[in-house]
Amino acid sequence: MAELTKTPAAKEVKLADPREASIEPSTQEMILRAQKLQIETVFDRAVTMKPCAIGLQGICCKNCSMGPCRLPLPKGGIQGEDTRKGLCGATANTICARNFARMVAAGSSAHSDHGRAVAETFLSVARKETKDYTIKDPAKLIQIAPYFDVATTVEVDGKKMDRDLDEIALGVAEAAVAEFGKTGGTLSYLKRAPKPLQEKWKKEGVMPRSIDREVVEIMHRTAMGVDQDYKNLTKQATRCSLGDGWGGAMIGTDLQDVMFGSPTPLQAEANLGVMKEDHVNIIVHGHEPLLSEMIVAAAQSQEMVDYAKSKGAKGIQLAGICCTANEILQRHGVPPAGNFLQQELAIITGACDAMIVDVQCIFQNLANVAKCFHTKLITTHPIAKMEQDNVVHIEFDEHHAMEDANRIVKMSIDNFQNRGADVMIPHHKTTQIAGFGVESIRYHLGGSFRGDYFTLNDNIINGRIRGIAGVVGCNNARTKHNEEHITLIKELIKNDVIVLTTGCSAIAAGIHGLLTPGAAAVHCGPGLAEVCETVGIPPVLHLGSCVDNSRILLAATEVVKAGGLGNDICDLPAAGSAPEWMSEKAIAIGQYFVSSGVYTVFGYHMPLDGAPEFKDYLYREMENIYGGKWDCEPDPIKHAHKMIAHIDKKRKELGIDKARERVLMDMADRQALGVE
Ligand code: SF4
Ligand code: MSK
Repeated sequence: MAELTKTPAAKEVKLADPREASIEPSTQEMILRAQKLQIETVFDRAVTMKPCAIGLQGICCKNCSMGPCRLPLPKGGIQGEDTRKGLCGATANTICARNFARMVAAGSSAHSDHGRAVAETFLSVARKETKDYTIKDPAKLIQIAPYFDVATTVEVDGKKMDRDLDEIALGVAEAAVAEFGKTGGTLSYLKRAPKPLQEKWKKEGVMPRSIDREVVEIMHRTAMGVDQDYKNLTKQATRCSLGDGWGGAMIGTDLQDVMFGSPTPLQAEANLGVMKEDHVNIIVHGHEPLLSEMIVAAAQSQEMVDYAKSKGAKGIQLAGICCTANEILQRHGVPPAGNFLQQELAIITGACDAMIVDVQCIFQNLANVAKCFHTKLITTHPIAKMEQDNVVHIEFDEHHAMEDANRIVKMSIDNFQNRGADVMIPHHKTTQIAGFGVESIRYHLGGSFRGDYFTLNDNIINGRIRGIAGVVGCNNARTKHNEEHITLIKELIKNDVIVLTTGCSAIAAGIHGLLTPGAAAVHCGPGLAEVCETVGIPPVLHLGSCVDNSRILLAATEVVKAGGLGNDICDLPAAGSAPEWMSEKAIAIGQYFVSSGVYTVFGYHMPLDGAPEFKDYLYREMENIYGGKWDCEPDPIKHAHKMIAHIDKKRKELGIDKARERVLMDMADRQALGVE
């Protein structure tokens, strides 16, 4: 057995109460085990370290060395004129708006750099510089080509013919890579949005010019002594976030679909219980599927399975954490072992032979936890290394992707024999259906003869489905793990609101059994249950990873196009939510949802309380410009009912509130008669 090492701070920390830390039994079990082994986790650190009260209010500025300047709200609130100022005179509104804009910039850059890596890999594919990636979904390539002004047909002898796929691929790849730094015009994908929304963006002057430029401009504008108008700063935050949602993230999603295949619904398991004691357990964690796609291929190859057997294992169990998990789940059915807050716990099982990480959401403490076990922690991305000496760095290069993946899988197998005897894998795991997308919603809710969004719209209009909610985002150690996600989602579906989910919220929904068609009968209101049972879908549809929030934007656009529910996204009976958000990426997503017309409610807390005027701008006035606005509600039931109230308001504006009453009465009558 590998000698167990305690993490350095283990003796000094206060310990978390596992039942207060998570609603999920295997998480509770593993927190307890960690504490018994004196291994510190994020849950313990969350009770030891309290957040900074001034940072929480969003009014600490450290943008120059005369600061940090901290502008806490006076006790009893602001009476009369707000005289708070930093040394340079920056007001609370300016400081708070600058901090908010910088979060948008950081979040957008993360999604967009992911999108860039995917686009550059696709360019290598198009140029035939790599043989490890191919075009698996040519239909998707042909579908997106016109947005980049790449022709898909050619005229030969007066006849229209299909253009060579390789030429289309090269055109799309070059155009997609250029989107990040183009010097003229605006982003190509903006034209996918409903026309009235495009008009609003044009009128406001927020059409992103290039993906990188908008991030750079935020950093410039928020530097000491530049933009000092919170409304103008918010405008740039909008422009940058649109460059994420309708730019970098959307390019990432689409080109991943082209190279790895568009997801279709499939069945898989979820939770820490997917790990197997007698198998080599490899966990991939992070965001970019470029490497994990290759790891899947390597781990499933007969050569590697035989190699694992030669080392005494029964096979290889591959699983994921965070959005890498979602990527390989939606395309291959590889199970997620957990979401964000479960990353340390996967190692604490003692059965994790290797954890392979790329970028984003990776705890630095993983290295400390891995040191307590035999686990090989392998970083793979040149921009995301770890300083601890027990971490192995194997740099991944798309030009020899399969070779790198084979090397990593082999190293993981070799480590199996170093596993200690003290293994404890929780038994909890669930079954889920994942892998929905814009196309599969069309297919499932449209049927094979009527494959379109009409049926979804019909069911919204007739009131069986009250509305649509996008529930996305992280876990946050300041809130009870998974509780807000699950309570909120259950309340929404109980009230006939269909839920589209991504990211760690989607993993939570899978772990808690909400991603099965059977969940409809147990948890849904009668209208939504009837629709789900008729077409055989879960009431909560897993749409992928964080970058795949672009799928939600496109699904909303399809609903607008199908007709009967207004002319723009802001007309729809729909709302967005990130109940346990923690990442700056969530703020970028929230801002592009709001700026695309979606009422968006965040849980936990928003760092805006120290600047009431700026907060009011986000929570009220933005609606007058884009039709969407921000809100925050930590209580998940109240949170759900804010979303439902908004959905009902939109139903009323559309004149379909009456139809809902009629349908519900009919159904209630039928149920009362016992014929339902
Ligand atoms: Fe203080 Fe102004 Fe410098 Fe910010 S930019 S730290 S408010 S002096
Ligand atoms: S992984 S950004 S914790 S959703 Fe995308 Fe989960 Fe949030 Fe990371």
